[in-house]
Amino acid sequence: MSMIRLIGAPTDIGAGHRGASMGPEALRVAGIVEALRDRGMAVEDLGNLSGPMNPWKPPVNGYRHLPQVVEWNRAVYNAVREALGEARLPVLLGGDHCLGLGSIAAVADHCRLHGKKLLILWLDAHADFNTNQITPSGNVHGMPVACLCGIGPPELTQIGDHCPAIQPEQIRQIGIRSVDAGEKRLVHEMKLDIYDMRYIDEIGIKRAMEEALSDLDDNTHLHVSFDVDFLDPEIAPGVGTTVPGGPNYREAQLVMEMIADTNRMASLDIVELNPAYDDHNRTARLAVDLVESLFGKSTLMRL
Ligand code: B3U
Ligand code: MN
Ligand code: MN
Repeated sequence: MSMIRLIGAPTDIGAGHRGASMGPEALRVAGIVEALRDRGMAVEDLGNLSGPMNPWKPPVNGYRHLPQVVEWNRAVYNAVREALGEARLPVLLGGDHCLGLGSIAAVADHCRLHGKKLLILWLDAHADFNTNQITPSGNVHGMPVACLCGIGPPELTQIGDHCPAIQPEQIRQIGIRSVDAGEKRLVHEMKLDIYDMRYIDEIGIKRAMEEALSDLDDNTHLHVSFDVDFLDPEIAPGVGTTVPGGPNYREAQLVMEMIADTNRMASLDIVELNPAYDDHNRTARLAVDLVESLFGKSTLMRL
């Protein structure tokens, strides 16, 4: 396993609530470095990237804070690209989910350069597939997947070397339960592979994950984009946009353990943690616990 590089991106520039900017520090306070080191991993923490303040302005042309979103994503793109180039496993500590754009664009360019197949697991309550025409909010954290697939403003769709950065069939979305009306139509048109909560409730998390991970091979780079609002709000209140009916603790653990079992995860985003809504850093501690499972901690008794 390559050395893990933590990259903090303290911003809520794409969100509808302030506070995800405190996410990186909350994860550190919850012991993310120590937890990974205890698992035997080498970890370097490069501290936080810097970028523009949140001006907290209304949308312009259907986007809130587009220039600032672009700046933050450029910084994330460069940092993730550099980490991968130095054979590090980048862990982006968000920050809101608009940063998934820069992170995944960097991973996609790296994979192209090295002939790797890229598969993205998007763990989220939301599909994040809005455009400026259909968004109910103008918040860019609701748009990164569309931008990655080439639907969005050129400043965002061309963050990396290629546009579109990815094809819709490279992404699997898990835990989805809140999709806006126009977004739903677009997601269907683009044939996104979505494992929504209804489907998970019907077939169970184990089978859903088996399906989502079914075309991994030895040459696959697996990227996990973990929006903390994926989790049920009962266990994870510390996010800006809670949506009831998410995976419980045991389901979430199994998701992480099944990802770890593939041995293919080569980059990770942890986003949307919002300490302003948390209860004594409980959600940050849960996120760290789940990240330990992502890196191979298991409750399994079998040897
Ligand atoms: N779909 C809504 C809400 C939303 C998306 N992502 C989050 N919230 N975290 C929107 O504003 O685009
Ligand atoms: Mn999201
Ligand atoms: Mn979300």
